[in-house]
Amino acid sequence: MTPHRNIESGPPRRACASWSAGHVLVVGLGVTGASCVRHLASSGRTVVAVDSRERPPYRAAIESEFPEVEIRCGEFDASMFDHATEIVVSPGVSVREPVLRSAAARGVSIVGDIELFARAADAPVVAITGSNGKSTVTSLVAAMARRHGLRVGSGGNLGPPALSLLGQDHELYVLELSSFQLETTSELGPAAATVLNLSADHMDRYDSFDAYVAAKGRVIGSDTVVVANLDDATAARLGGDRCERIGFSLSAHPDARWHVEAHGQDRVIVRGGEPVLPLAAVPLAGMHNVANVLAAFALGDAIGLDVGAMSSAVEAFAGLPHRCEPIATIGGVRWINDSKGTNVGATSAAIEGIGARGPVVLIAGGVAKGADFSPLRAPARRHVRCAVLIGRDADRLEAVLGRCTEVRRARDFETAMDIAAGAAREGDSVLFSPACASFDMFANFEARGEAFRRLVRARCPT
Ligand code: UMA
Ligand code: ADP
Repeated sequence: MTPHRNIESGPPRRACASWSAGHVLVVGLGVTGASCVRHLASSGRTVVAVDSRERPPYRAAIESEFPEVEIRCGEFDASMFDHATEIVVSPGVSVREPVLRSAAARGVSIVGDIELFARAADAPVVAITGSNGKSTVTSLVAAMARRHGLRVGSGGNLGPPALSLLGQDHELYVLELSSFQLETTSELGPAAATVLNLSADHMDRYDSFDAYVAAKGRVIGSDTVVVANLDDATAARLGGDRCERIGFSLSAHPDARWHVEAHGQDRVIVRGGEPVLPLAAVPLAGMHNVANVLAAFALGDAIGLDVGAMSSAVEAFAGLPHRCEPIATIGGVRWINDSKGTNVGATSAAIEGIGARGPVVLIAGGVAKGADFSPLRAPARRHVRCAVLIGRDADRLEAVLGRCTEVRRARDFETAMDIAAGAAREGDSVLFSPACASFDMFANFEARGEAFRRLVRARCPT
């Protein structure tokens, strides 16, 4: 597996005697692994947990809650996987790990937390995947369903983990699912699902883009109503003709039940022929967010939510932190936190969305995850006045952006902010949308976004 930076490998240890008894093996003791242990141990299963990190985040919590659960930490060795009757893998661990491949070859069932959830779920599921916009659409569909009057459990890849939502008398589950989670899921069978869009991400975990697309396509079950983005040919094809489909599009596509069209001076969201909501009433910035709103309307439609309730949820939805989030306007320059822009598709959309209001000074960089940055060239040429680059893969970004805009390099985040402030003119936006993962400089995208927010606030006149 891609070694985790916290891995401290020790010498292989002897397996405990009880390991040979036949048990469910939970791989990973992060938030997902902990939810799996809690779910399995509480229902009387014999559970063993392993993690290749010496000190995984939930080790102490599980030791104290379930002293009977055996835990082994440190580099994986084959003996840890020998006697499991089923293996439950956390999403951060690739199923292509040699120890997991060998177990699969022996016929051991390998599943993830979403498969355990599917076996136990007691209410219909709306499932949302895609390269970008998942958290926004998941939050919006959950808000729509609550306005409709349903008791809703919402989580998955955006947290909390799906298994922790069970047993709370929910009438509907709205789940964000990653390609990693879907790889180990077979039986979810959501009532409605969408693959919002597809652009390359996590290419350090997949052999090809097709393999990544195939993982996303697993979200569609045999009776699922598919919400199809007709503006994304690859995503729209998933599910083939076997499913009922509701299409959405930013233009007046003939097959789109939900789309945008001009009504006099206004642009309006339309269902079939009926106007539903003017775009001016959508509080989120950028046409990528209008696509997210259309997807949410179509998913709500698929499960019969009231259109009025859905519209009021959209009007009240201010957006999530770290997603094209306006932080402050200083001297006529808008500072925007898009720390969740962790891949090329997200940052391209953010540049287009924010660039529609004026030139952009972009702060980007971090860990590329094997990405090809060339799709950033066209939006950068159109909107970016200057790109300020930070982080481990800044060279790779510079090789692409240096051909179409001014590029500056910064040794740290503070310096990047100073350079961006110097480059921006009144009416510009400074957009922090890294197109990269954060773990070269920060614990996660939230910590990175908080750092940006703090540094912007420090620049505000008191
Ligand atoms: N790890 C090891 N050894 C192990 C187990 C894990 O080194 O034995 C490492 C992984 O390589 C990874 C880290 O530990 O770097 C966390 O892995 P995990 O599987 O324990 O992750 P959780 O903490 O359970 O969080 C996961 C999701 N993380 C991943 O898919 C990597 C969280 O999504 C999700 O919120 C949470 O489950 C609840 O469902 C995060 C994410 O980055 C936000 N997701 C990716 C994305 O959105 O692009 C897919
Ligand atoms: P995800 O959960 O898929 O990462 P989010 O809703 O958290 O998606 O948004 C992450 C980032 O992706 C945003 O900050 C924005 O830059 C970009 N984004 C959001 N929606 C879209 C979309 N529909 N198409 C392309 N990029 C998007």
